[in-house]
Order: sequence, then C-alpha cells, then structure tokens
Amino acid sequence: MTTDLVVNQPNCSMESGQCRCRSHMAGRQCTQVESRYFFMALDHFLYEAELAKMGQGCKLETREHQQGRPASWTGLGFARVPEGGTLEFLITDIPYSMEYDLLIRYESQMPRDWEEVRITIVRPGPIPTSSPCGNTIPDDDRFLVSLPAGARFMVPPRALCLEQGVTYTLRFEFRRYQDANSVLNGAANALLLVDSLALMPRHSSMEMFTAGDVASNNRKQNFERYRCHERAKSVTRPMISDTCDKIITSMSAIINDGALPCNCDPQGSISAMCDVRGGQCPCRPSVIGQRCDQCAPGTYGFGPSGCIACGCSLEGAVTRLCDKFTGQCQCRPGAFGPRCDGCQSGHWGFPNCRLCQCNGHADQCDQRTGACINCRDNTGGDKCDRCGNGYYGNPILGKAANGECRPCQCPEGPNSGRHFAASCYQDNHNRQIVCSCNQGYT
Ligand SMILES: [Ca+2]
Repeated sequence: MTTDLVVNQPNCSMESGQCRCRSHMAGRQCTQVESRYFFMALDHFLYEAELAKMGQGCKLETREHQQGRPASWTGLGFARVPEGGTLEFLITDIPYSMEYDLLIRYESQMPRDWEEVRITIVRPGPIPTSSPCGNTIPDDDRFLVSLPAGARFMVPPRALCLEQGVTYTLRFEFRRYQDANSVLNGAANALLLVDSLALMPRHSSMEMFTAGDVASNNRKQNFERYRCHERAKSVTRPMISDTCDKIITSMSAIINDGALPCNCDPQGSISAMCDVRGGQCPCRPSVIGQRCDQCAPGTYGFGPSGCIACGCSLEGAVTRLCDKFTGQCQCRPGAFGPRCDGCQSGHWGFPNCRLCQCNGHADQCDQRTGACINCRDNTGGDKCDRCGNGYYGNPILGKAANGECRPCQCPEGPNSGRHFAASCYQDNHNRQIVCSCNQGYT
C-alpha cells in the first residue's frame, strides 16, 4: 500500500477490499481520474491582476504571445501599477478551510526592490471560534511585504487562513517604491507590472501532513525535501517529480473532495480532455485560458477555428489589440479601416493622411498618389485642375467661384458633331473665346 492510498480512498470496505473513491476518481487504488477530470496544481486558485479592481492610476497592460515561446505570464497580461496604486481581488471559490500562501507574480520595471506593499484581507464578518480559522486575529489579516526587483514572484512568509465558501476581498496597496532618501534615484515614476495572485494551499495546515503517523510524516518530509511547493511558483514550470506529483494529487483530492471537471470550451479546445495534472485544455490557435475560452491578446473572433490575428497597422493603430468581436483596431487620428491601415474617405498618403486636393471637382483621390478620381465638371488632371479637351475655364478657382469648365463653342460644343477644335481659351482682354481650330478649319 502506498502512503497516498488512505487519503485517496477514505471509504474502504475491510471485507471486500473494494474502496469507494472520492468523486470522479477511479482505479482500484483511486489514484486515477475519470475521463475529462483533473487534479489541480498548487497555483490553481489564480486571480489575474488585469481583471482585479484597479485603483487610481492603475491600467491594464495586455501582452501578446510570441509564437513558439511559452508565455512567462498568464491571462491577457498585467495590471500596470504606479506608486500608491491599489488592486482588489475578489475571492469567492475557496473549497476547503485551511491556510493559503499568497503567491504574487509580477515583473519589476524598476532597478530596486519595491519596498512597501500593504496586503489586507477583508472578511465579511467575524470568524466563528469553531472554524479552522478561529485562531486568526486582526493583525494576521494586515501585513507589509516588499517585492524584490530581480524576481518574478514573491510568497510572503505569512499565510492567510481562509474558510470554505466565504467571499473575501484581498486588497493590495503598492504604497512605496523606495524611501524618501532615494526619491532622487528616479522613484517618482515607479511602475510595477502585476501579473496575478495565486492562493497556494499550505501543506503544513493539512492533516495528511500533520496527523503524526508514519505516512503523514513521510509525506511532509518528501514534500519539503523535494521542494514541491517551489515548482508551482513560476509560470514556466520545471518538470515535476513523481514524488511531488503524487502528494499534490492527494492534496487536490482532499481539498476538492475528488477530481475537478475539465470543462474544456467546446469551441476553443481541440479535445474535451484536459491535462490530468493541472487541467489545461488543449487550445486551438491563438486561444488561451485553462479552459481555452478566450482569444489571446492581438487576436479576435473566438470561434470553432480559434481566433484570428488582429493585424492592426503598426503605423495607424494605437495598439496591436482589436475589438474581440469585430476585429476593429483602435486607430490614431486620421487613420481608418478595420486595421487602421488606410486614410478616411477623401484623404490620402497614409500614414500622414491629408485631404485630397481636387479643387472641389472630385471627392476621392488615389490613397497612395493623391491623384483625383472621377473629376467632375468637365475637368481633368491629377488635381482636377485642367479642363478636358474641348472645354475652357479655370477649374482651380473651384466650382463655387465660377471655376467650372465650359464647352468651347467652335462653333458648337464638344460631341455636337459641329465641333472642330482641339481646345479653346478665353481672351483676357475682350473675353472672347478663341478656338484652336483643327486642320482645315478657321
Ligand atoms: Ca495576468
């Protein structure tokens, strides 16, 4: 019998040797999961900072995935937090009353440690003394941490005791980057990119490690010797040892009273089967999320073939992100089109869009050259600045200022059958029309 059997199959019948497994677990020793179920990883209770309630000055910073490179962050990106910024996480899905370690994942934008972050847990009411968290005092729920500059995550030494089914608010105040003495070193514009917060079950608050029997002691020793906890901290994670794998499987079975359903999104997933360790569903191209239920940043149109690249113009768009339904990019002033890669109607010369110069005789011009298209009023030329053959006038004045082109009466107008001149002009002195007669006519 392995040491994990006891926790995986709490309802063994001594007579038959048959065990009733926890829900959705299977196998004679209850160490497997049913199809489409999984065991959670230690960072399963994950809350994206970019989806948290952001205080003044905080902004969403999305980041695109690069093909062929595993992302070093989760979700859409980060919350961009200035000095004094706050983030509030709503915690509603605690399945098991115990102590949880806070795992803060971030990217520092500054050369030094972020010195003072205040963490407060807001409980909806007093904790009943009968609760496993009954010993918590208010001071346990408020503490300061600092975030090292060179690190990508931090776990404060103090754990939080959280109760099953209770809703909490976890408040982070990023109060101070550095002390007043070092403000001169550029702390005025201190910024931190916060990726996510995870609540990691603390093994030392589970009976399977602390009951005092040989099996529990072995589990505890192994968990610590193999540093099973450490492997969950980074987003890009090293291979997990079999020893840790078995112990974490048992922790998951106890915390969730069985296995968890994959719930792979039927549109975004290639199959309904997720990774037995951690529950990641296999996503279609450009689809992200454990359940493959959203488009990656920079893509849109979630559907049965995945998501489509936005293709926003680097010159014309504010960001490379687009509307997740329509694909419309966010255009800079002057830029137009779904990808912001062209000018507004009547303008040309992207990305320096300017008005078409057609002297009022055309509305459109070539987007690239600016040559006017469909000059009206018998005009022609790149700017509708000349009269067509058989017409005279000064179209540069514009139609409103009598700048239209009139037919040369030589002796009658063009296309009349009695028109025998290539062109004509108006004499500046006597305003008479002078025809340039065809050969043989005077
Ligand atoms: Ca994130």
